[in-house]
Amino acid sequence: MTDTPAIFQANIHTVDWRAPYRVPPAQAATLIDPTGRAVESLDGDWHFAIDPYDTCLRARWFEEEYHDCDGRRYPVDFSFDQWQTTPVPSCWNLQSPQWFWYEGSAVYVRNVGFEAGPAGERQFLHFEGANYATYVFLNREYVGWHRGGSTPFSFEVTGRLQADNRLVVVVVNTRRPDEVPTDNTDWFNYGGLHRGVSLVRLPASFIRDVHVALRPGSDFGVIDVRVEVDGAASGATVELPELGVAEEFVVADGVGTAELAVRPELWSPDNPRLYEVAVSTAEDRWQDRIGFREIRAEGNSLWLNGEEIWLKGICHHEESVERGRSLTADDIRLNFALAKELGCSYVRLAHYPHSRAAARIADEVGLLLWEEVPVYWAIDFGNPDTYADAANQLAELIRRDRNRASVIIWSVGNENPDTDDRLAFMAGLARLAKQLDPTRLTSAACLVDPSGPVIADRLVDHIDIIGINEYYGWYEPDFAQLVALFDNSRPAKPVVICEFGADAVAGRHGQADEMFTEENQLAIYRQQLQVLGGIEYVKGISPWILYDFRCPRRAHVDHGYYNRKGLLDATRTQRKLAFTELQRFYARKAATG
Ligand code: GCB
Repeated sequence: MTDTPAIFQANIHTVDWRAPYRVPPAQAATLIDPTGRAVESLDGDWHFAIDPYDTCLRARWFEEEYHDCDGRRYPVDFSFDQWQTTPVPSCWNLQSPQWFWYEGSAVYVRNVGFEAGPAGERQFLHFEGANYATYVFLNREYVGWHRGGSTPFSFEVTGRLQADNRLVVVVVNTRRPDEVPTDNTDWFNYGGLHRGVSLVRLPASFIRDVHVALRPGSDFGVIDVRVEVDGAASGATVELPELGVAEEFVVADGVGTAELAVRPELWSPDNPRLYEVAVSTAEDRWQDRIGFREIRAEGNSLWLNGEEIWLKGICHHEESVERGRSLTADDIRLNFALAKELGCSYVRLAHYPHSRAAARIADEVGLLLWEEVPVYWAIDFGNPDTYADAANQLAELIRRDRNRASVIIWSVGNENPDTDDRLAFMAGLARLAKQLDPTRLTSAACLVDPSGPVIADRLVDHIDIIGINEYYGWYEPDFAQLVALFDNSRPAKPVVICEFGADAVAGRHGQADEMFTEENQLAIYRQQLQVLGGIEYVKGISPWILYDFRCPRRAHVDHGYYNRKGLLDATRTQRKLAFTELQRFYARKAATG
């Protein structure tokens, strides 16, 4: 080897090629809020190649070195401008049959034109979501990376843009045991830039974050405003024109708060009233449409705007047969319309943050939401770095959605083994959720001790709502155990049965005891609903699940790599018998309270 080895060969022997990329990842604190801003979309066709051996990162393709250290032309392994294209946003798995099962690195390349703005302007590359690790390179330089497959992140690129720019983005969706989620889940590991990418221009001093919420316990009479400004600012103004508010407040060390003594019309699923809210500083203006409501847990009860509620819900994944996790607004509207048709007031968005559009649409159409981070099953709970990843995903989700009235619950996980490490990890997340947003409730799908059976989980002391997943009638055939579970348990908090269900192949009919038939699913729903509807401390349900979804771990012939517990098939066109059963149950609940 010479002192300056030819860059293209060096990577073949380099053991620690990852080292240069190991800088601190993008954090929730550096996220910008593109709401209401002039945003230049970078969506559309990008050049694309899968890169199974991580060669872009190993051989530093993004540096675009075409000559070796002696100046000789070198045969490079890439040809960005001749690569085929793929649309952004999309999941690569559904863009070519060859990429369907692909897990690993993939390289996206796009040329970006740029016209300089006014003096002092700052520019940011903003990503709404990419699964799982994303490495960003601009004009041959490393900008930074992010981990977590479902939350937004941004990088400041001020001073790094020219008239013509090359953006190279490497997205890696290799499943790893120390990530969040871990390498084993019950859903499909879609890869890619599955949500939008944009260039956002902001002034030298800009509003980084705004949180506007009705103060719990204020008798619906105080709205709290908290603003974070990046750059110099000594004051800000908040306006709510429909409530006659235009109030100035002080900003010091980048933070300003205001307390508005006003009485807004309250947001609820029956009356999804939204108000125009604007916050401005000398240099920047941020605006949004926000609803005001209060959610509270007391004893075994849940209260929305001072009225006791029972959550009539359903779960769904962020998935479409054609688009994977890149749902369109129409997909989301269809899911919510189906939920409404069932009679739902609430939807559990399982098992990771769905797109920003989901909560916005729920705000408009009037649905309460449970939002969740993918702390799913057996995470590497003892690993501080895994905790840092999970905490950052939770913080990114909360910063993104804490102005959405529809969101009432932050869930910190699902069905996790009850170890000391897990308790410390998830109690930490629950504390973080409260710290970032004291106006909402926390929950998680907790554990049942089957030997009781009894609800037994040390995490319940750290959350507001006890979520329980139970599959009596399906994984656990003895229904008497479901009754026993409730008889044996004395929860001090509201319980929501956040999952129950059974698989059925749409269109397959048979006897009620024949697994995978619609009749069997129907029979299990009937028994479940009869029991659950009568338990005083159960304050809601969200059966598993609205529609079938892809599931690589289910190779059984009746599954065919799908989880078939949907009330509809995966295309959302074929309804199974249990759909109407749940609809009838919710109609009765609505009539009787
Ligand atoms: C569960 C999980 C969910 C699975 C479901 C099932 O308890 O929370 O992610 O898909 O069971 O179908 O087994």
